[in-house]
Amino acid sequence: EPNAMAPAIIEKIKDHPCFSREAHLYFARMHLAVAPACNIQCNYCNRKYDCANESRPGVASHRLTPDQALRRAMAVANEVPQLSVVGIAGPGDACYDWRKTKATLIPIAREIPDVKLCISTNGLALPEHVDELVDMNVGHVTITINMVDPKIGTKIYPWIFYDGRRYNGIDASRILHERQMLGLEMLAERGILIKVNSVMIPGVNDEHLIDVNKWVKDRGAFMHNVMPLISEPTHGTFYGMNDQRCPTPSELIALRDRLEGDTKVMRHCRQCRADAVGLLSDDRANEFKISQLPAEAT
Ligand code: CLF
Ligand code: SF4
Repeated sequence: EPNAMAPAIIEKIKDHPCFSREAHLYFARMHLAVAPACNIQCNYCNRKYDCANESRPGVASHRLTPDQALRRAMAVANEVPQLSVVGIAGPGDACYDWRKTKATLIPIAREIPDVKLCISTNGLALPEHVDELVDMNVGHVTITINMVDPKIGTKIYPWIFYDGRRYNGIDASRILHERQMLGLEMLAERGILIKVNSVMIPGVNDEHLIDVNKWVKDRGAFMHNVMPLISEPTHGTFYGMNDQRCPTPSELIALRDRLEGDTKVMRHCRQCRADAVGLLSDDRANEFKISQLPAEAT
């Protein structure tokens, strides 16, 4: 039976609110905004706020040190019984800002051993950290993949920073694409559950996301989450797409319907902030501000 889900996969998704639609009603996630640095430039980014990898441009969050992150996670674990996942989703890139990601997740796994660990990344710095992700028991990874054709990439990514230097134009997109595909394959090989997020940008990559879906499905992605480009003009504009329109709700539904197949299509994403806490439907980030946490134990 090709469509039956393996028991190991059921075990991994049953209490993860993003990877299982059913689970999102009962289980909560929290994000720790510890990773502000980013190694690529997306034209839809608004760096003043959170990464659109996972989160809504236009909602600011506090940058936490790993120690503050641990205290926040422990406070949430004590007060939010549904908490099942701790994730790092920006405000920059969790794999590029690796030292902080590691310094955050290792103590959390030690102090709150029953939570699942999750990260979100643009994929450029992913391959070199896959083995450590396995060692750290990070079971869920999201890669934001907006193209598999570097020509289309040039409209989305003006530059990347890789291997100590900056690349522009088609070279930037070619390297990003190669690293994303390699990272995807490496994660799949090691049994880490993969979600691919794609930002739907009308006239730029909307039709192309059909190809993206095929590529990521062939390389072992479990779920594909197409998120609409969101603009919040009161909070400033995109880095390099100022006249870009956002998809309409019906365009988004139509595209998701076309992708439905072997890879699950996510339809319950809330485009969370990089400091979100709680059930996907009920963000409680404001209850766990760092200023309200118990003082540092010395
Ligand atoms: Fe966070 Fe992302 Fe992990 Fe979920 S969010 S790092 S996979 S624990 Fe979830 Fe939020 Fe959508 Fe992300 S609803 S933006 S898909
Ligand atoms: Fe901005 Fe893109 Fe970097 Fe996210 S990955 S912080 S959207 S440039």
